[in-house]
Amino acid sequence: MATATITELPAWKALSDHYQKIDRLHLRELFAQDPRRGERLTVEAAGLYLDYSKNRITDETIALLLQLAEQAGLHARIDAMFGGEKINVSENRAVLHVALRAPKEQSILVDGEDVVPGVHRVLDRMTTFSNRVRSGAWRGHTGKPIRNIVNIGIGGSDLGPVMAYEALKHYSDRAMTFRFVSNVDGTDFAEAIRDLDPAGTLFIVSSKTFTTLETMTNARSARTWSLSGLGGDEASVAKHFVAVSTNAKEVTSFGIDAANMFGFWDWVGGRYSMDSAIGLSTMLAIGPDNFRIMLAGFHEIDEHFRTAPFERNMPVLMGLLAIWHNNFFGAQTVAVLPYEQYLKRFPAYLQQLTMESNGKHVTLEGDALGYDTGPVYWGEPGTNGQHSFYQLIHQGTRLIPCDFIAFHKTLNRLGEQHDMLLANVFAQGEALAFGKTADEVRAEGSPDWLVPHRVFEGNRPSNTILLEQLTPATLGKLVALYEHSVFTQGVIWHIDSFDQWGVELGKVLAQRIIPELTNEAESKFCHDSSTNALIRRHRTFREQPR
Ligand code: G6Q
Repeated sequence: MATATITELPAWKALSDHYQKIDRLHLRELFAQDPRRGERLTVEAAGLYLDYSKNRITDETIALLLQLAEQAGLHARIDAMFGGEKINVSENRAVLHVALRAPKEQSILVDGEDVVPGVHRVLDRMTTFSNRVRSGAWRGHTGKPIRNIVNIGIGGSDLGPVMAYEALKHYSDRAMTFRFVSNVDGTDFAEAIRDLDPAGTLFIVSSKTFTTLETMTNARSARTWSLSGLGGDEASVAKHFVAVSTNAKEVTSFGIDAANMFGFWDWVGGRYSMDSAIGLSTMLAIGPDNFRIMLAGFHEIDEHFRTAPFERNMPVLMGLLAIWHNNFFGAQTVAVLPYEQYLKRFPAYLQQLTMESNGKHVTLEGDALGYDTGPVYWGEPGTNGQHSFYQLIHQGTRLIPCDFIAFHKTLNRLGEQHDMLLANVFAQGEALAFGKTADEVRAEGSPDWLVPHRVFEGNRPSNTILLEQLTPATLGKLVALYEHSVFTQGVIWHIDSFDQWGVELGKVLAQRIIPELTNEAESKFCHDSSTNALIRRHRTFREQPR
């Protein structure tokens, strides 16, 4: 698309008119009119099944949304991403997380250089290292095998690794302990190491830039803790610290041997990096073979996204439905509700993927937008959410589209519990769509005064994503599905989904205040009166004895 705003595209205008017609249509009518709707409005790809029939759409809606994708130039943008073009315009970078899971024989050029061999070289080094640690061949400074892994990182260098570790715990080596430290709050580090033996503990310092305040501070605390537990011998650092970074210079100056550094590249965004060397903790937990199976899962969806016609393209359809809810129904949030306990960190992971990518206020050319971009993502694993915030989704005044995610087979069969779990997820989608009318409530014997309280208006949209079982491959597929749905939305909104200037701001702001809190002498503070007063108050309290 040229620089014309998306709201001027014929398909956008047609969708606005169409919205006026369909806004009052109830899902009850839509399902009654078409008995096969629940089978028709579905798509299956790479073992994933998406039922999108419970959205407030007709065939015309889908046709118009597909036209919107065409008119916004989605085909060309997909080709540009997979072709290594510098589509991250504000940072002048290619966006090639898809290269991280490309098979050896594929070639992807950036500035004339094929990046795939480099990806496989790093994977091979990670494999050798992981095998040595897992087998006990890699010994700590005192000769003890490493049994505890602590990943130190934040944002994209933390959320993916934690989520993947939790998601794939079933496949992990249970003789090893995995901890993740991210917050600059010293409690995070203190609690992570309190029961660990330094002689059997390896730290992975994960930071693309190797300059992030939180990570470098925690890494220094880890170094002090490790050294003091190992008799202060600097030579021990080489056995207990490895780094994952793009910044070899900073890694070496921190004291980590470059031989113990696993690299990646500036074309991997932090929130798209769990399948790069940033996933070293994942590989250590589940083993190199499972890690490669996960990458193959990612790749299957990459290929589906790149080649499937849009009307059968799962990430494209999900992305377009997200636009429909966001820009036409004015929905401000999306709830992601995995009915799988191992995916408990998946909503937190998705928050970064979606909101850091599409929380943008200007177009690719830097012009102010006249429409909303990324909604707020949030969620909890089912069924827990049902006993708290689902009330608002069912009967509140806001429209909250939901993504339900469930697996046919459990990894922990306990009597009929898994069928109960699935019964819950199906029942929630059904209740949200169809609700309960006043007549139905009355027929149940409710007195008149209670009827309004017990009515569910329904007509609340949801997607249901079903997979066979949670495995390394299905996790890869699920993450890639959302990555490409986010990409689709960003293309339609004509924004840069791959920069994060809001995060960069946070990285510098605190630096200015740190010395003002800790300097002995009270200098003149030059902030606003509120910030100045907060600084003074903290200085007073921090100096008082406990
Ligand atoms: C992700 C962001 C951000 C980043 C962290 C950590 O896309 O860029 O979350 O991952 O700020 O950065 P480092 O890996 O450089 O420490």
